[in-house]
Amino acid sequence: MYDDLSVAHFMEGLIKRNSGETEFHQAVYEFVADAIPFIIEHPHYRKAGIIQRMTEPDRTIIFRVVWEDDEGHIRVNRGYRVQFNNSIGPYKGGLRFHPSVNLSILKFLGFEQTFKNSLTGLPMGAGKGGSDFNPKGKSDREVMRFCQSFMTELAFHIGEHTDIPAGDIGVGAREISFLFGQYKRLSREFTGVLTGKSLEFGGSLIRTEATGYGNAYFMEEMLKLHGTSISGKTCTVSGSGNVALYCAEKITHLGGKVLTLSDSSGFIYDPEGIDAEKLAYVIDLKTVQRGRISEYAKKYNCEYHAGKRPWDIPCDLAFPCATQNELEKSDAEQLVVNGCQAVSEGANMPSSAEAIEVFHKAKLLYAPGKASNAGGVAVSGLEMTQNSIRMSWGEVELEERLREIIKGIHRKCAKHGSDGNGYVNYVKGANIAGFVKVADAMLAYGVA
Ligand code: NDP
Ligand code: 2IT
Repeated sequence: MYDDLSVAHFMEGLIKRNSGETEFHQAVYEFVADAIPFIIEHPHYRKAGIIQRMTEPDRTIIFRVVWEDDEGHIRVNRGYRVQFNNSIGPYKGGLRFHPSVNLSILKFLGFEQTFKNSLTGLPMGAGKGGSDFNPKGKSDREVMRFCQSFMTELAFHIGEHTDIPAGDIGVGAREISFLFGQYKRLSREFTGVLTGKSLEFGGSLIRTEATGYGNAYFMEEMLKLHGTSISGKTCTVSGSGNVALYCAEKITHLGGKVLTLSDSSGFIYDPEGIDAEKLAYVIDLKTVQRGRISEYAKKYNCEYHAGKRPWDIPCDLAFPCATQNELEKSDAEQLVVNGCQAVSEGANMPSSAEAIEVFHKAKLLYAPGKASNAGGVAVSGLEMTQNSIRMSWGEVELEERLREIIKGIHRKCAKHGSDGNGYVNYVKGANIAGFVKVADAMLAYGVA
């Protein structure tokens, strides 16, 4: 199996072994397209079968989650935890609650988490989990009963030195609180088994903001290398969840103008810019009232495009922050035609493989989520450290640490992704820099 190590041959085998898992195929392809040429030049990785081992999760746990809705009906969902790789630290990664959740999506997320967590420089392995449960339209009590049932099984598989879950789509402060409360009851211990906790019970300052802030900082680093900055630039942002909202906030802090936000129903276009006051309204609309982004258009009298994504709106910079494959080839072409200079991903794998090809061909600066959205898990790592030493750091110190970690990731990407003519392929940089640390740890452990 090691004689023909072409990308095509490797992918053929992977697709056969993981049939129908299209998102997982896509994430692995995006990685091996860079990693295979690299290991051909470094044959000790090839001989040890590192890529074959890295693309197979350590284990996958799938379980039934039964709960009772407010009408007394019995509901059944499927729960998952994919423990992908713990070579450089305990499994670490979010939980997603969304009706689209399946094994393919969680394997793609767990796989990418391996390289993202490695890039942060913190000792974190990779995992991802969640459920096809849809929190939308459910009462707080229904969400609580679901979370308690989900954790009743998940608790067997996690622990502060084993696997530390956090939030992702559909899992925010409310869900983490219910999950943590149930773990605490079951284990009769107060340990930092989840991150993204509220400040009253072991959470970290800046964790809520970290992914979005980190994404804006990553963009700032890319632009700095090319002698410019976010200040004065027009920006399109997709999504209006945790990542999008704090990415928008940091863009405005850095002097950029945010023109758009979206949700799964459509997007709003505010040519005046979404300033701090308007953003405070959206944060309340989305996190407290759990409303739709269309309400922003009514309140501020701007355009709302139902069923559409924001990539047709001319901008200098684009920040996809909603979900996977939300930016396709034609969107990428439109961004290039409109003169967009750079794209930094807050979401995981929001750009399709064809869209990435368009960006690279046009020499547009393009940061893949595994590098540019690592700020969230990085501050999760800092939350774990604070829990272990039973201390809480201040906001200024944490934001400084976040900024330094993002700068470090940018440096690693630039080192491994530079083409020697001033262009950085950030996908290649992130893949190779993320790979080496995990691969060297795996080599050190021998055949396992
Ligand atoms: P949230 O649940 O807070 O928000 C998700 C946003 O994306 C909402 O606006 C939602 O709209 C929209 N969205 C979700 N699914 C779709 C879809 N299928 N089509 C169109 N829009 C969609 O999640 P987060 O902000 O936490 O996560 C966003 C992305 O960032 C994900 O890719 C996640 O994996 C990634 N990420 C998150 C991190 C974190 O710390 N939270 C860290 C690193 C990456 P609607 O409300 O209508 O569903
Ligand atoms: O995709 C991600 O990096 C996250 N959802 C955050 C994971 C974490 O453990 O904070």
